[in-house]
Amino acid sequence: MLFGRAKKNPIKIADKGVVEWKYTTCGYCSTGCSIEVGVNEDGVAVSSRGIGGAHVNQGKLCLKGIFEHELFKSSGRGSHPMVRAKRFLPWHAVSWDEALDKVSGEIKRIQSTYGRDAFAIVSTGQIMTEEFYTLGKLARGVIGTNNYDGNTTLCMSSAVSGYKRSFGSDGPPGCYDDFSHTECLMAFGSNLPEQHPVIYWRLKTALEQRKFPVIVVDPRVTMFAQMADVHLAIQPGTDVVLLNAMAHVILKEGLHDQAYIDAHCSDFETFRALVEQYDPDTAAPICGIDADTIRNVARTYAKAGAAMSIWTMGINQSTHGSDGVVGINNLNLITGNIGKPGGTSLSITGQSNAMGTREWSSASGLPGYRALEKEKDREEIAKYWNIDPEFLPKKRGLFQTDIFPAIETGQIKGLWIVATNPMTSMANTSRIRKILEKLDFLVVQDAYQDVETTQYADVYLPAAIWAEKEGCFTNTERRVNLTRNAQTPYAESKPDLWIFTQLAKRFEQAKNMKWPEKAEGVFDELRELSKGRFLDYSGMSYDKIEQNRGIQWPCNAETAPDGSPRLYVDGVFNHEDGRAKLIPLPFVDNNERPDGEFPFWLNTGRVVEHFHTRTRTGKIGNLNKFSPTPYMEINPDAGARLGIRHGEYVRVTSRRGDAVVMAQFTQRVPPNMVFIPFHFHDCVNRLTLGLLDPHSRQPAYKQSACRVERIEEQSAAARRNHDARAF
Ligand SMILES: Nc1nc2c(c(=O)[nH]1)N[C@H]1C(S)=C(S)[C@@H](COP(=O)(O)OP(=O)(O)OC[C@H]3O[C@@H](n4cnc5c(=O)[nH]c(N)nc54)[C@H](O)[C@@H]3O)O[C@H]1N2
Ligand SMILES: Nc1nc2c(c(=O)[nH]1)N[C@H]1C(S)=C(S)[C@@H](COP(=O)(O)OP(=O)(O)OC[C@H]3O[C@@H](n4cnc5c(=O)[nH]c(N)nc54)[C@H](O)[C@@H]3O)O[C@H]1N2
Ligand code: SF4
Ligand SMILES: [Mo]
Repeated sequence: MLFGRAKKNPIKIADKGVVEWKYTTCGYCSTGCSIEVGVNEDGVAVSSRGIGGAHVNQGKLCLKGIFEHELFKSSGRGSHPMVRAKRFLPWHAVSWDEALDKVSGEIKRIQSTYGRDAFAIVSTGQIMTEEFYTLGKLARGVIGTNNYDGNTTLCMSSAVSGYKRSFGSDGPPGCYDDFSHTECLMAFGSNLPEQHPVIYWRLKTALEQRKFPVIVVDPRVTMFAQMADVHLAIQPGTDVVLLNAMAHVILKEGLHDQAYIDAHCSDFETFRALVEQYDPDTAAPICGIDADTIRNVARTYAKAGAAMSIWTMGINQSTHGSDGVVGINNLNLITGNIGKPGGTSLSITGQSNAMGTREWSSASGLPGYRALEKEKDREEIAKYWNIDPEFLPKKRGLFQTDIFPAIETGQIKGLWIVATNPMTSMANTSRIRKILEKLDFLVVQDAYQDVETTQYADVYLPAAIWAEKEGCFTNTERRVNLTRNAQTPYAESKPDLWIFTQLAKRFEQAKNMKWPEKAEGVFDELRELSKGRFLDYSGMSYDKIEQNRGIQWPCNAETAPDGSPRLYVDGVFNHEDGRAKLIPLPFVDNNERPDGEFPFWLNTGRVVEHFHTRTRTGKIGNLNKFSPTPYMEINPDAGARLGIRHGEYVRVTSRRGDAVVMAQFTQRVPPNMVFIPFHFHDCVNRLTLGLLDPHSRQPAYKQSACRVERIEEQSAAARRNHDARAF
């Protein structure tokens, strides 16, 4: 039977000639969407689609995932290993042997001249877990530098530190399914609809089935804030004060869960004494939220049968990042909201494999949540790797954000950068430029040769990307997902795993160690090393992961193939006494703040179309066209005061430097704040200060001060930005 539209042209989807769909996982954000990549009869990737039965995304993808197959052949990919005689001279393509001999030779030269720790390694959250583990084995077990860390210090370090302080271990305790059970959700510094669109869709679906209050804490009126029942437009950097005041109200009004605290928490009395000082009337002028609203929100949260908190960079990227995480954990502990359906403290992670690096890379410790500081852990790993336990350092070395200043002071002479682009993503990039120039030797290993950081390198190693290789990513909810190989690597580029194992062969110490060349072989090591532990992979296999569309750890033989949706279900935590710690959080306001000379808060972050430093999304037309120009959100009242019109170019200046951006008038930001996405090179990170959190060493990217001026030469500014765009 024909329906109404029979005579109209039906919607047609172009036939791209797909002959096979390959199971993979999206390589952009930490949501962990299952994607099938369609290849045509020539083996070329021509399409991407969400997988219907997958837990995480149930067929959905955001626009980055939809166009992901286009990145394999996008411009700027590295085709050959490159070396040059001297920095800034022309590059020469060389064989892999020549390039890797050069790298291993320089590492040995620097270490024998200046000591083992004078060579540093900075990695990422964006390669596969098997690659992270192998890099860790090489860095800790062979090269033996203690100055090895990742860009995750810019991203998840505060969450890791906060989880460890509260619960005794890293590991987000909740899952997306908690949206379907919660009776109240509070989101801190997270722009979920743009940055994790598919997690947001899961939340919206849960809300359509069953209404519950949503409270969003963000100084901007984001899309998330607009859909919330309550939006708390907090003063930048003061979430800890709000959290202390909420705890004050909850304890004062007896809304806490005394039985849970007595059974599962320690240090309640010291915590109570501190929050006693944060009554809402004292807190309100500091955090900018009126006292009655604080009381109402605290009551709503505490009275809900199950309540959950999520957070992202608005919390982590702060001088109080780790304390912010602990504050959220405190709130959930005193209300008994950990380890139960709908009750959790769920850090929304960032990069596709920010979790995999925390679990397995050895960057901050040893594989499988083991610590360098623990003798037993060092011995276990040394035995497994067949090295002398004394070769391993007894405490962790410098964080990523301390490695760069140590180059400045001459302590570090050589650097290997894997899959991160600090020339665009770190705070105060003019300082980073001088630091990179100071190095004796820099090697950059990236899928694209045209990343800004490569300009300062002596050797460039072209890496294969995403489904050009095989391996796992762990998502926000501890789900281990698999990417099957769907493409041959571009030109002469090679999987990071191959690069690490080939480099290892050039060191004497590696000769008696095992270096599986296939990702699945490495995965077997992860299973063995995690058996019976908190972080347990032992019940997983590649086939089971593929069949199940991801498995949540811990997963042993008994819980396979479903794994575990939640941690701490029994209320037993990982501190020695088995209890979670309630930690008092005194607040000291130590940020750069707006003043007469620099009257605006400078807030920074992201937009939906772009990923980080645009090495990928900047080259995909259907993404870049939506956001091609460096811009700034500014309130129309502030714009009018400065004589600026919507769409004009302005100069933004901070104590570090200046940048030219287009002014976009919007009520999303208050009159004393501007917001600039960090995706563009030579833009907002020329301005940011990036003070570090004392526990996590994560930079406060979201709290700097700046001034804004109209520029006379509008056409020159437009031309400059046009040139900057064309990488
Ligand atoms: N499209 C896209 N998605 C991404 C990424 C991307 O680059 N593009 N990157 C991924 C990665 S690695 C990450 S880490 C995540 C980041 O995801 P999000 O953290 O959600 O994104 P951001 O835009 O960095 O910042 C979120 C919000 O923090 C708010 N904020 C600023 N200061 C404060 C404060 O003091 N308190 C509070 N409560 N909020 C504040 C900002 O106004 C902003 O709206 O996104 C991931 N997903
Ligand atoms: N002002 C400001 N600055 C920020 C932030 C902010 O909110 N504001 N956010 C911070 C955060 S949370 C993050 S996570 C960082 C991100 O900062 P970066 O890590 O510098 O960002 P990316 O552009 O993702 O860099 C990853 C690089 O890895 C390459 N790559 C991708 N896949 C592969 C692969 O498989 N192998 C290899 N070898 N290379 C690959 C990409 O081409 C890219 O050059 O930025 C931080 N900087
Ligand atoms: S939400 Fe994240 S994981 Fe899912 S398709 Fe978009 S970028 Fe990929
Ligand atoms: Mo991140």
